[in-house]
Amino acid sequence: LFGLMDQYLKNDVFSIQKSIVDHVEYTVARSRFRFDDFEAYQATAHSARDRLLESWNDTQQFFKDRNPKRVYYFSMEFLMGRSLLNSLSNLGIKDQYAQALKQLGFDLEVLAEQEIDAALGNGGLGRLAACFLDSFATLDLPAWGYGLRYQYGLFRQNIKDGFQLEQPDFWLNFGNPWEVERVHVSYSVKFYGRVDEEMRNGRSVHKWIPGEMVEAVAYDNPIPGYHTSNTINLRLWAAKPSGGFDMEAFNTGDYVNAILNKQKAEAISSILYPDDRSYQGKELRLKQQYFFVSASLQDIVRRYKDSHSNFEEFSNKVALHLNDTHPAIAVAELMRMLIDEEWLEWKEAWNIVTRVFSLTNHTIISESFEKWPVELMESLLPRHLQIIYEINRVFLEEAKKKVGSDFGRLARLSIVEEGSVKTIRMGNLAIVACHSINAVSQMHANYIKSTLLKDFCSIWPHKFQSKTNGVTQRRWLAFGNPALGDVITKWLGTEAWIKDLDIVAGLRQHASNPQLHAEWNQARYQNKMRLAQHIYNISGIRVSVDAMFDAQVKRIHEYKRQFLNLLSIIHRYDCIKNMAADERKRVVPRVCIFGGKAPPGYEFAKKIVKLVHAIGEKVNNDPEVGDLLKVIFIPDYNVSVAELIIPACDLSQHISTPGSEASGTGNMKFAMNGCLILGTLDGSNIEIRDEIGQENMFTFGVVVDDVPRLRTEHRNFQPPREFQRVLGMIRDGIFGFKDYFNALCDAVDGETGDYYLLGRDFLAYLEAQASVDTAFVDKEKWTEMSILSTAGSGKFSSDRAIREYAEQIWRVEPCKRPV
Ligand code: 26V
Repeated sequence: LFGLMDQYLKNDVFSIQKSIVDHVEYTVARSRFRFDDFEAYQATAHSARDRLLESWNDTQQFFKDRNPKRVYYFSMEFLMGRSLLNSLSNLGIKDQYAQALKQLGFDLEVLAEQEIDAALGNGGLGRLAACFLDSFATLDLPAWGYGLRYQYGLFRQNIKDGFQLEQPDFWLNFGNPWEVERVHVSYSVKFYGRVDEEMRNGRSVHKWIPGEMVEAVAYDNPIPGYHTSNTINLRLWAAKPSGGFDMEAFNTGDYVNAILNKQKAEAISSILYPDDRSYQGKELRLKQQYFFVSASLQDIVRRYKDSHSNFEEFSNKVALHLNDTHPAIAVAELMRMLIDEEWLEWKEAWNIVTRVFSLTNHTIISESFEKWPVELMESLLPRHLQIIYEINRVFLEEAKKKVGSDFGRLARLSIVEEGSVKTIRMGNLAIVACHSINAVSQMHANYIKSTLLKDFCSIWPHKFQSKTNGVTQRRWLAFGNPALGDVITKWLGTEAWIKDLDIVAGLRQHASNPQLHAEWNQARYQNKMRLAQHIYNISGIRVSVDAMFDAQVKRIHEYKRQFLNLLSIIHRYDCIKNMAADERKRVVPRVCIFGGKAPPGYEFAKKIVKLVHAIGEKVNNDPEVGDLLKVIFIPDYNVSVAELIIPACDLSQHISTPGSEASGTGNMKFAMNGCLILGTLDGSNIEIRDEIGQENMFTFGVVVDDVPRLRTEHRNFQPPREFQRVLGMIRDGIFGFKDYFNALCDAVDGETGDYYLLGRDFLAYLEAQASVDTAFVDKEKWTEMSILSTAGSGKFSSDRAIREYAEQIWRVEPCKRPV
């Protein structure tokens, strides 16, 4: 037995080959002499998974033995993307796998394309969670992610005649080799029912008699760190019918319906809500939230109790982080567990709760804070409603001492909102309970402190922090853009930047070196070729790789102003059409790339998708325009499409109206890859400018402090003639679909008053675009700016962000497993 105990898997090429071929035969159940790319991918993934599990098991055992303070990251979304190359690269065995497969007649890069993205998130918030997991593991932090194992991820975007069609993303269809089902790790989660109150030993005791029970079953997803032997866990919960049966239904002989009803339990973890604008008060969403929070807390408390006999140490051993207010019901749930199940006094329990929870806020607008009708809460979670009322009572009492009888203010602070429909404000509940609430960029912090969270900030200024977002340079640069990564390593003389991105600042000293320029452009050229090929495959359109690749890829929202970009493209088209032939020679050729999903119920955003196609149809087929302008929509934007686009672009646009993008993280990924930024002074653009220098990016437009005033002054504002002309072209049907786009035009020049200030910013934007063109013509200058963009992006690593969270919010320390 002892001989078996240290039999680790070997990572030489032959052992890897053997493991892949064995998986072909015993896991995929194909002949080892005949298997296709997909089967080879499956077998390779299983072989990699074996190695992950070894590291996972040892890391968990090590954490258990050391018993450090742990952090648990609660998130409704984890937008992971593909795992194969990321896992192999993090484990440091990619080259061996590539070689092993080559000898078997397969190409690792081709197999990697077979993997379906894990798209369990909408956009920024979910992808941030995924980058954070990568940093947790790489920094050896004793951390776990907790979330939901949706059966349907974010919808797939199909395009038919230029319109978006949503298709379900049943991503588990062919199995998921990266997860491990833990049938023995499961918890019952209760819903509905009533609360009985009785006196026991002079203390009133509450008993929740549930009306429905659902089982939560754990699925573990190993997350390896880079160049470390630590592998952490992302535990996702799936809903299964519970073992208990509704005996009444059975006794009345309704056997079939009793079972069918149970089956409905699975709906809880079946779909990810695809609209990240505002919540709709749907019962299923609250059920999802409570379901994953309850299972996670049961799991965490059980783990804690394995090594502790009381709760005195709980807040020294556990940090719970809420990724936005979506898991905020956890506050009431932990109170309920401590009081009703662990018999703690209210004060003791509250003391613990307020020491363990922290929160990140990811939005600007108050409407995005979830509120649940009291009636719904009372029916679904009756005991939690009682607890929330009590939290609120105690809190308002304390608040009164600070604000006196300013009832307006107290009403705004209250967790309970009175009105025609009485609601529970989950944001307020979270803020009251959390010891730390953080914004996601400096600007966001200033903004919410003076608006959204002003009332709270005045009573508890010490609670509010700013933690600027970051992204993992491993997925987004080292592995996603190996050509450029190699150049960076060569010129820095070290690979250390993959773990410490600040080191890229060392490129500054070579920024004007012609040899570096040549290698830099060579790498970027390869990436452009790859993207041009993809564009050809999806659209049949050939784009010139000498043209400037200009991308705006992100979820489609009014505030992100894809429409502003489109209006300037129309302006460009109009100018080209009205030029003399010799003037056209001076036009800088551009490929304008769009990508992004419109929330399914958001008419405005869906019309934007159609407008991109309509403009593309006209412009791309205009022989007078040729290579000078192409407009491309890349369908089904997701993590793996992003990995293709980001390394290949010269320019990327982040042009939200100031005061509307909390941070943005796409801008960081592009900047890291040497892509220049055209942006407004919004969110993290401002910090990017501070790091890489105003002279190395293109900024324009109104400043945030002027926005409220400009909005009220819209009646005195006459939009520029260029703006009116391009809107007229759309209205006149130059791009077809006359009238269909009127709603878009009305939103920026109608009675409602151009809320996002496109008209105000239009001329400044055109000027910025003109300076982009001028800069692009000077190849040397452009390349230098590109190098300096990468060199200035050290701060935007998620490693920096997570280190700040660990030190300043969670107070957790690395726990590195020895090799
Ligand atoms: C809200 C809702 C509401 C109802 C149903 C589903 C759903 C899902 C997500 C959300 C919140 C989305 C908030 C979000 O993604 N914020 C983005 O967070 C990024 C990471 O911090 C940040 O870079 C972006 O600026 C910010 O928009």
